[in-house]
Amino acid sequence: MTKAKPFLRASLLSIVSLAVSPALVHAAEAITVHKSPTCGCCTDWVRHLEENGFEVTVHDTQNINQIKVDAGLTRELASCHTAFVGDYVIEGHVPATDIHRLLQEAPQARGLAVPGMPIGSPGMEMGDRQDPYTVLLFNGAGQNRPFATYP
Ligand SMILES: [Cu+2]
Repeated sequence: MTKAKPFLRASLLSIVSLAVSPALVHAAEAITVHKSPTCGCCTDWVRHLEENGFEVTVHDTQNINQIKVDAGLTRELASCHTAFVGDYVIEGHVPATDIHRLLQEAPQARGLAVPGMPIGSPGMEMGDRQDPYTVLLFNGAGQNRPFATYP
């Protein structure tokens, strides 16, 4: 992580500025989700977004991998669906609260990713099972760092 200094510094600055700004009220945020037409957990994640203040536009595609490549996602970050909100990329089953926080803090980054499909993440509920997972903040230089950890 020694190469990541400018990235981390930008993130720290945004955390500091957030601390002095008043609490923000969430307006309905527009987000576009790309997924394969048969992806059930993607649809469940879309519902999770809608229940948490997002205005979701869904694009079904047979070529989701090309969208990931164009979005600058590396293989290690990849999950099922790829979404775009503001200037950010959201990959996989990222909780809505983390997307709201990303938009509030507005760090210099490409976006957030939950690689793979951890059980217990939004859209991946299976009873009481809750696998630990980390939401990663990633940039365009192949770097990432933890943004939030669950449970
Ligand atoms: Cu999924």
